[in-house]
Amino acid sequence: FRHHESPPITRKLIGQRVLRSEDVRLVTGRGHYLADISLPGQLHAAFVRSPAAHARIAAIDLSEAVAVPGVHLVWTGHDVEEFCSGIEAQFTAEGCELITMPLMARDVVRYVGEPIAVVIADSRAIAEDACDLVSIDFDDLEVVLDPRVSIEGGPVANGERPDNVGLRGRASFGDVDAAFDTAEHVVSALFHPGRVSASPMETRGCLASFDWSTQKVKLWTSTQMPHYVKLCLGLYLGFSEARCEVLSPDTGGGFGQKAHIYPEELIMPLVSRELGTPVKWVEDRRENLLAGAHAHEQYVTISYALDANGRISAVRTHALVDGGAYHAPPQTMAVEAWCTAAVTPTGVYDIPAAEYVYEGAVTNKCPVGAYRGVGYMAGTLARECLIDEAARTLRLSPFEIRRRNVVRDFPWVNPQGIAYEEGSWARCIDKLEEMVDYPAFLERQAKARDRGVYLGLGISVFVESSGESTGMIQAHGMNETYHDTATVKMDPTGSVLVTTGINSQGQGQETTIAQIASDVLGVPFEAITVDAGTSTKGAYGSGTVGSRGAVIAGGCVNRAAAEVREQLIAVAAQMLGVAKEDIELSDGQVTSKSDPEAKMEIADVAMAAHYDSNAWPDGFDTRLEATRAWDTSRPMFSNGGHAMIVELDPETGIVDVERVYSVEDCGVMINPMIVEGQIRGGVVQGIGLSLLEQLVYDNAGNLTTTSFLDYQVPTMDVSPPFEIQHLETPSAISAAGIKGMGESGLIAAPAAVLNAVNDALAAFGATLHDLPATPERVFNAIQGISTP
Ligand code: MCN
Ligand code: SMO
Repeated sequence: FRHHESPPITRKLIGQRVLRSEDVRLVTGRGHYLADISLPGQLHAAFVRSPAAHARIAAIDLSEAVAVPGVHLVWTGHDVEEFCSGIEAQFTAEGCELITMPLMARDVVRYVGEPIAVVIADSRAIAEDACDLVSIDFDDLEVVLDPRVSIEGGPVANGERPDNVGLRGRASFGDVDAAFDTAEHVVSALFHPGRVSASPMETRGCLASFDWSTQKVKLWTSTQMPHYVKLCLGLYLGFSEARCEVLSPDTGGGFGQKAHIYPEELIMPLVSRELGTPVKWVEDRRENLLAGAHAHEQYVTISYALDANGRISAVRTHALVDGGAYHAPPQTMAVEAWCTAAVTPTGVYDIPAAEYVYEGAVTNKCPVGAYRGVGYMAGTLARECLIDEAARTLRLSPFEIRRRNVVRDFPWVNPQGIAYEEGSWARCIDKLEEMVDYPAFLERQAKARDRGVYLGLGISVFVESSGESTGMIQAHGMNETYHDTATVKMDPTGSVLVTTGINSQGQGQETTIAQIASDVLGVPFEAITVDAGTSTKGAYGSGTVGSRGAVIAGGCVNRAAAEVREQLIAVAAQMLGVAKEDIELSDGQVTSKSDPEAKMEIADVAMAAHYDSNAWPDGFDTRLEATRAWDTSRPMFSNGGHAMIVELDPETGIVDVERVYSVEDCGVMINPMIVEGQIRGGVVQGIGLSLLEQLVYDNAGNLTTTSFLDYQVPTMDVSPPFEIQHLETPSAISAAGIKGMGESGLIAAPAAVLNAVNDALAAFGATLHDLPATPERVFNAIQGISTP
């Protein structure tokens, strides 16, 4: 297991607020996104998408569409079936049932927006016009939209799962029944985070180019997982993987929605091969809201058994996700309900017994996939909002009840047997209390109420597995792997090219990865170029998911750069005639510990390593290059918390977030400025889904929120001021002690928002359990009316 080792790093740039090097092009409009890429002779695709939620396709007539001038090809599900019978998604969570998703619907459509046919034409406009001329007769089938009805055996949503069960499992650890039987208090509630879209600023899209003369495929796609997409071109379409190249250009956000393989990404290479020309598909916002993976919709019932002092002795969780008509491959609907039930219920609390059930209902809606903090958001919401209800029942402060339950001794093993090696869990609670100045807030809240102003304070604390790795996923009982490589190569002039398996959707890894490489190699930041997002150069990777970029790519780069460093040192020692142990590399210079006069530029060593045979030690491979893998042997966890102050207007039900306080402990930070940007972005997304965003289906299964006029994303006007503080509990296993954090803002913000809303609503004796807490819901809650 040598690939679990992390060579030590002398930190110089790690920890610095280095300005993001990618921003030079991104903020001056010189970024290159998918839609910016054009190839000579390219054609354009548009999809005919199902207007029906569940129906049999009785007949399709393509003749009018095919006859439109400028149309080159129209294919249906049956046409692509001969190349690919569908995408299978299965997660090794117990009880996750296989469902095959056809590239396009064949005889039955199962959700509004499902692709039925593709038109390839000279322009997108022509292709769209031709789509309108495809005429289809549907025989309606019974529709099931409510997962609670579906899972009880309601109308069948997808004939492949006649019981509507996409996922079902349960487990129990410790004596849960005894804890509940002897409890002084039992609190329970049902939380319902609504259906949302990650809605990245840049929609999905891809451009395929098949070259018949070389049988090579090149696919540019806006994805978080270029290597996985390439694997799928081989697995599902039978292309020679070695002749496939998948490139992820600059990406305007992915947030988990682009961590899937989509039918469109497999159809474009097929039509490009068929027509012998490049073909491009750029999704519009309506398609993105209809058919880009949806997120979150769950019903989470959670109960705590507590003693008279507010100590929790057991937790029971039942998580039901509305999975939609198929699993979103490769993650499946398990990432929501399984993760919520099996991974999040104990959180930072020392709860000795836990029992859970997770279920995924198949419904006639768009499949639910990953969205930043997938599974963790709903679980953290349930856990952190229920503990506030327990605090109200026991008349304890929200800080005090958390302090009475928080784990203080590490390593701590939760009831499921997962070991947490370190953390600043208790300090985080104290820190938040200090930051909000709780006694002062209570006074301000009371005074405001006298003036008819309703303030609320909500807190939530979290622990999240970060740095998704083989060690992490297998500790949670999955038989899956997540691993990467990185390649570090120093040129003769001393410039360095780092290729990593991860790619950026905006996180800033071009900067942070260069910070790590710079410290390991002792060369200036400017000497390093980071190339991420291509599937054929050097590195391999499992994707920019699960807050793994810093930990995993960082770990790979550290190992590969350390190897190049050894190669450099060997050459430098030969050139200076000193022992290898004597050599130091720093600031672009080689120095000798024993002889202050012996000095060289690292660039001179690089030149000699390539072109001066006198400099080569015995047996030297003439190269300064290494590819190394890195993976963790066990899980690693980051932690933190948020406190929010909201003002609630009882006349309109509008909630305004006045201020956010965040504490983050992601171990050693590579770049605190980037970490803070990640917190702000994640928290604002969390505010969005807590107060504004919801995808709404009508009773027939039509999505009624298909533009940003109906689907309200948060903008600057709802972004509150932030106060952020860092704690730093390094990981013992990662490079430099780094832990991941890219999802933390979204994981815990919604719980803080809902707790704050409920704190304000307490004045009216009302409580909300559903997200988003829209003005309508808040207003109705005050009036004592429930909102469907
Ligand atoms: N970082 C750091 N020090 C640490 C930890 C992280 O400086 N101790 C930096 C990293 O180097 C990286 C950023 O913070 O620049 C996030 O790092 P990490 O937690 O490793 O997350 P990933 O790089 O793996 O990014 C994925 C994560 C996920 S899973 C989602 S979803 C999400 C998120 O990042 N999607 C995003 N943040 C996003 N931010 C933007 N702008 N766009 C997305 O699509
Ligand atoms: S939802 Mo992030 O892509 O793990």
